[in-house]
Amino acid sequence: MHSLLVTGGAGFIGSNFVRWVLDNTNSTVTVLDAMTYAANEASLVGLPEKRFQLVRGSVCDADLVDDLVARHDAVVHFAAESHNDNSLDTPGLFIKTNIIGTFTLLQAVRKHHTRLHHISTDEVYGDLELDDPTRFTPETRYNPSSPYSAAKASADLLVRAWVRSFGVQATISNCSNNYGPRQHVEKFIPRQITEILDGRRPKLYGSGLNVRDWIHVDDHNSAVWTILERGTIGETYLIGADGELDNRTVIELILELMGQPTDSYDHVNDRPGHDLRYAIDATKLREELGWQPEYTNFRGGLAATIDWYRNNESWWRPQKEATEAAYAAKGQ
Ligand code: NAD
Ligand code: TDX
Repeated sequence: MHSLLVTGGAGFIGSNFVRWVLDNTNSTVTVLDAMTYAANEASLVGLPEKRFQLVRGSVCDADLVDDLVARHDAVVHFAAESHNDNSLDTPGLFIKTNIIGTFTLLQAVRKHHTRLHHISTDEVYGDLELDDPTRFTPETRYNPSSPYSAAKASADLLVRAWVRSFGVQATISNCSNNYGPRQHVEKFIPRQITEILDGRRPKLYGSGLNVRDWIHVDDHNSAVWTILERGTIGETYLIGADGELDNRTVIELILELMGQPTDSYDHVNDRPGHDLRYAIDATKLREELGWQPEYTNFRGGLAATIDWYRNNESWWRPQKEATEAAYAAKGQ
């Protein structure tokens, strides 16, 4: 890959991907990002000018997307509205960005015969019971629960149809919950860390028995690069690192690592339709493409993430007050 177009590259995973690519490969990177509330330009400061540029614009802008796709070797499509809670309040925005944005990109890569990797989520498969011995595989039936996951599922199906009907050169990955630096403070782990840093108590939705399958963002991104280089066109790869933990355990671990009593958190209103459990079986990615995660110790990765938020208050502070005001209005 000589020149990459990265949509949504000013967000959490995209900005870490851009840094990963610039550090680990010779590719140049253009980010296309609408710079919504979820973007943070500070995530992209200090990148080498000769190999990196930021274009402000929407993946729904067909002319802009066509022009950019024509000038790059491959596209990695991260851009999306990504927060489940927001999708319950403003579903239309999720339909537009996640579905129409992906359609717009597909039409451009189809026209220019450009390689596409589409980033998706394990949430397209719905949720599992706590005691279900099975995990999600590429064969699991789509069964999304929220407007967010339904819109991501729709986008995945468009990609599959464009591969089959028009010969688009695309791959798809569905990843589990990411953690690491530069994640917006609306999300679970950064919210709790920054609440504690601000002298307040973490907020657990409902019972807190819900299970998420955590993976470090750099492991997600090394997997994406592996698929870009060695993945088979038309295939779907599930990305996960065997990191299942319930939310209560994660909050208690954050409290312990930050030197607080492990019971000093509050139960707040649950998320309507809250998925119970996600779990990824990444055998295909590991065995067919030889990928392995590096961050196999969640406690260590979480401690480093806590340090990052402690040391980078100027990065998250501008978003914190408005985020908490919106949660407070919903009793969360
Ligand atoms: P994020 O919300 O942090 O970042 C999304 C980025 O997309 C932002 O920079 C935003 O400005 C940009 N964007 C939004 N609308 C746009 C538009 N119309 N045009 C161009 N850019 C636009 O999200 P994230 O957590 O980094 O997630 C990135 C991708 O990974 C998403 O597709 C998400 O579904 C997927 N994913 C996320 C996770 C996770 O745990 N966060 C797990 C699996 C998959
Ligand atoms: O304050 C909170 N308290 C709480 O208990 C918040 C913000 C969340 N939660 C719970 C809800 C979930 O069970 O923590 C869990 C994780 O919540 P989020 O960070 O909102 O993530 P989730 O809904 O699991 O979705 C994430 O992973 C899959 C990303 O936001 C998606 O973009 C990705 O597709």
